[in-house]
Amino acid sequence: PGVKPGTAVLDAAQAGPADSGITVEQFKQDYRNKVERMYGDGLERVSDLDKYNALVSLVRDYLAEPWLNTKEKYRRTGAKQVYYFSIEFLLGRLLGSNLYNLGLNEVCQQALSELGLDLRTLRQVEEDPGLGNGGLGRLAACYLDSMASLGLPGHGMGMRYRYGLFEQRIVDGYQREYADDWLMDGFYWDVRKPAEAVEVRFGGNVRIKSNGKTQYIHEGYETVLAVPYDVPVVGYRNGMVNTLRLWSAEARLSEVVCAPQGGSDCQKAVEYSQTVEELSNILYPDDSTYEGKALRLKQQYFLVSAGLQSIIRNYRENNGHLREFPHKIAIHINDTHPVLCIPELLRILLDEEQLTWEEAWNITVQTMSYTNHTILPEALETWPEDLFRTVLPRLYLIVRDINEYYCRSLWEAYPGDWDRISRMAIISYNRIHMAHLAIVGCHSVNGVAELHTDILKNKIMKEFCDFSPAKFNNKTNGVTQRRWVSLCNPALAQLITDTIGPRWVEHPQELAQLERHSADTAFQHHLLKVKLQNKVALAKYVKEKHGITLDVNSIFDSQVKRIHAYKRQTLNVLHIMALYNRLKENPLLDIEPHTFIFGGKAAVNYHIAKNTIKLINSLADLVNNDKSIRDKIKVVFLENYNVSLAELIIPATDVSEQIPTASYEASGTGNMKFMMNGAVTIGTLDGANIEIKQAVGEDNIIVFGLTAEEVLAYYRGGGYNPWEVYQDNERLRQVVDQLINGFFPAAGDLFRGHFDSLLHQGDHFFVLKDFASYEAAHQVLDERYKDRPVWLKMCSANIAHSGRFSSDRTFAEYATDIWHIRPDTLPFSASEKQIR
Ligand code: CRA
Repeated sequence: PGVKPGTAVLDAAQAGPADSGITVEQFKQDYRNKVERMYGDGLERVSDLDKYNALVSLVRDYLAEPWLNTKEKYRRTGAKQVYYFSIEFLLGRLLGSNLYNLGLNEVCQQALSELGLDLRTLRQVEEDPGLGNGGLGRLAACYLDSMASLGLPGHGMGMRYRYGLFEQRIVDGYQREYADDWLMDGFYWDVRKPAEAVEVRFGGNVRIKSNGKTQYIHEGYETVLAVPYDVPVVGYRNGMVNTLRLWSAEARLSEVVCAPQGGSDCQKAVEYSQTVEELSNILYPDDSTYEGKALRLKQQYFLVSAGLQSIIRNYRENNGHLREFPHKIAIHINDTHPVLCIPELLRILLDEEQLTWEEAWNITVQTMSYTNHTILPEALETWPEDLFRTVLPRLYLIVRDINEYYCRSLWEAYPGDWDRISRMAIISYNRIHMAHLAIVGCHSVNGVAELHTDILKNKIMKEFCDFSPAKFNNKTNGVTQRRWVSLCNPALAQLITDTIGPRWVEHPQELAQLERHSADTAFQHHLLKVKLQNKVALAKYVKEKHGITLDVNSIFDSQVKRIHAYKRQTLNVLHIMALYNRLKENPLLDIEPHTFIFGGKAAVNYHIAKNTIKLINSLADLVNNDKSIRDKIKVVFLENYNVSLAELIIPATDVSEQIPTASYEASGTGNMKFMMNGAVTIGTLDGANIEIKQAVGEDNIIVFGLTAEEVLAYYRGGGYNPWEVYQDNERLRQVVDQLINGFFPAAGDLFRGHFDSLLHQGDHFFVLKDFASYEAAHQVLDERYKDRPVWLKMCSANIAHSGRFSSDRTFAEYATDIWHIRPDTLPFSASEKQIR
């Protein structure tokens, strides 16, 4: 506790020319003034937190003008705006990235240093915003960076959670969850906009009035005030600042005292305000109870309704005609959480704007597009019809109408095929299927990697795809090279720039030029040095935080991601156990020293995943304290994995573990970040791993295990028999037995759940089945590593071919194929950028 992951500092040269027009002297003066004005005290007497806050406030001053200009320019040109709705935005710390994108990094660093301060220390003060939990949220944040940097008028629409998912602490090897109070010291990046607040309505009932035209009157509802907070999203040195709008639920207490409860009971008013504020209190509220489910549904509607109202208000203020709406506005739905955008837009167009159903429906479908991020059945959201009707009575009627029109068209296409129609219906068996609603109400449905999209088209959503094939398309995920190379690995960024020039930061496909240098001794030598430097930084953190000494000359092998059965941390653990057993049998065994790094949170109610954390820590205890293996292997579980920790681990990693059961990981994005930083992937042929293999060639990645096709074929045949595999492989048998035979001295029966799921419950995720090939793959890796020039060539190839995994590439594809924005019509087009 107390030790936070640090941040890298950019080299002066790497930061490039200071094109902000602000000099070091000016910066120093502005900063001093800022501190004095904010705190009524001198720089020497304020705390680090104050210094950090003042710095953020100053940076915000600097970006105010480009922010305003960007908005002005959008208004003037009438450029089509994209709104990316997402229940999560996992932004990471913003000070470093904003300084970098503004081109102010070098000036700030110099100015602070002349004032006797260290930028790195101040960057470290920043809490990671608790606005997301995993890949989907981080992806949304990468896309914001790319949209602004590509000059695309694209904004985020999200929630301003008071508390994040949870802060993970490891106590006695177990995960403990603490409140993630990320807002405790305030968040200085956003601007509260109370004047732009809107009202969102819940509950009540709908009266149908018919005098010529049917009217729906929503009555007896409860009103919640949605207050927007705008966060600037700075483009990379293009003078462009987009907006991420985060919504917070508030009660207007003064109104509550008088109505609707009546009387002036202050206690009641306070209680009421608490229930209202609950709406934006926490990300993914526990949904194991009815109240929990209702809260989640309310949260989703809150985001959608507030967001859409503000978009339409803004559109109207700029004199937009609603028929033109889809030509001026694109709304993107990030997974099913914001799918209520569809009925909500219809509601506004029908009830408030008085359009006909046809008009409203056409506008809605042309405006909306949807990305699916998972085929895990438990993540495909459905809502009980009753709950939906109670919480959102007007939307319920609209969804029912959509369902009816849709089923009618299905009937025309498949007369008499009731089974098919009930499988495809939006409402069936008293549940509302959000993915079905999304497919019906959007003009585009995309998966996030080629294999994932194929599985959607040919399996999960096959019948929908047969019905409307033109909607379905693939957009393989990407990540921003600015945060995930330039900022987190400045030494590597510098080496790349020294080798091929600076254009790669904006044109990541130019990284391919590195290929020519990959066998070059001097280049390899530098690459090795960079990696070592990053390993030293990580080792320092691990020592300070966990008291464990790492051998920086060992192979750093990392698996950092959410803990989940399909991601198979257990496979990794079993392999380490087998390696340990081999070392115990033969202490002179000639293996490369390894450091196995784990990190990730397990969902609060996901018991076996939480036990996996305990399993990893038990293994770490055993291995790290066993002198007889002479430090040949170390295991560490790094607490509270988040964006900042990822920024420290990824640049220091040699081997990237991407080992899900094939077909389960829709794409993965960690795999791309590791690759960009020159780690070699050991992985299954799943998600984007397949495309990484295509990009780097099979010599530069180590793949193993069943393919998705094989996995799916096994499922069709009712699974496989893990006993056979267990019986046939002695080393495997030994480690599986060790889960329950006292090998972990204090564990007792703790890992019986793992044992049973592997042996007695059919090993649903094929851990035993893939074990031998995983072990063999690790042996290949070790051999390659021994031949350093070969290894470094692999590392370079990974960096060189990472360009296509830039979110800049992904977003250009979304823009042209889905949102129909031609890059040359953008307000900040490439040619204009060159002039400036
Ligand atoms: N858990 C997928 O599982 C994918 C990201 C972003 C996920 C990952 O494979 O890289 O989305 N799915 O596309 C998800 O959140 C709700 O589904 C993820 O982060």
